[in-house]
Amino acid sequence: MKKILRAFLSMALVCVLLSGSLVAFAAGDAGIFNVTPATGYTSSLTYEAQTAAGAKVNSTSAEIKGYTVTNFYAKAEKMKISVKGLDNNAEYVIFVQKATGDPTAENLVYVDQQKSSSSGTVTFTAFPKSLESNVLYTVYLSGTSLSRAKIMEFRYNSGILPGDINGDGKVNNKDLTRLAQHLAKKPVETPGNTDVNGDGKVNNKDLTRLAQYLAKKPVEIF
Ligand SMILES: [Ca+2]
Ligand SMILES: [Ca+2]
Repeated sequence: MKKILRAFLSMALVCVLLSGSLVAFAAGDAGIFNVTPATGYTSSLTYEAQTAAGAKVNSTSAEIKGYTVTNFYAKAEKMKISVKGLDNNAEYVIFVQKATGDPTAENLVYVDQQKSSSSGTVTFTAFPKSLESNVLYTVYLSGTSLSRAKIMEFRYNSGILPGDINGDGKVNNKDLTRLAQHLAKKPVETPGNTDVNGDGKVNNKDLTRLAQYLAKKPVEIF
């Protein structure tokens, strides 16, 4: 699955390169957005969003869940991060995790160790093992004289519409059917997010939420 995704993203990158850099990205494109250096790191941290293949991605604007975001990095899956003003020639560890707080096996998506330069700059290229929509990712840095400092946060958009369980680009009764089949343990594919109500579990509550959404009730779906 991951290989196929990577291959698709590489093809998509070629399309982007061929069509020029100032492309207006519509809703439904995957990418990283809301990249924000943490308080205290706005002047010492620099970053570059990259595709899985390592190509630099420039920011553009995109519609995500009805909101316009101006710092959207389409197809980005990696983040090259540099922090200056640190100890010279010292070891630093970077953590990328879901939400804030202590790293756990469940919330940790990337960890790496690098040595800072002789002028006190450390550079990491974070490539999270997985990124999900509607999750706040936080980046922490630790060193001998630096105790776990939050240095950055960002969000990710998977490119699949909330409620589009079968991944055909539309949200309709077919998705309700597919989710019901999935809950009944039928062997069906569910490329969309099956946790429709966003509570971290997949069960009948998600079926109810999707049904309410399709009936135009004022409910939020993820
Ligand atoms: Ca669908
Ligand atoms: Ca759920």
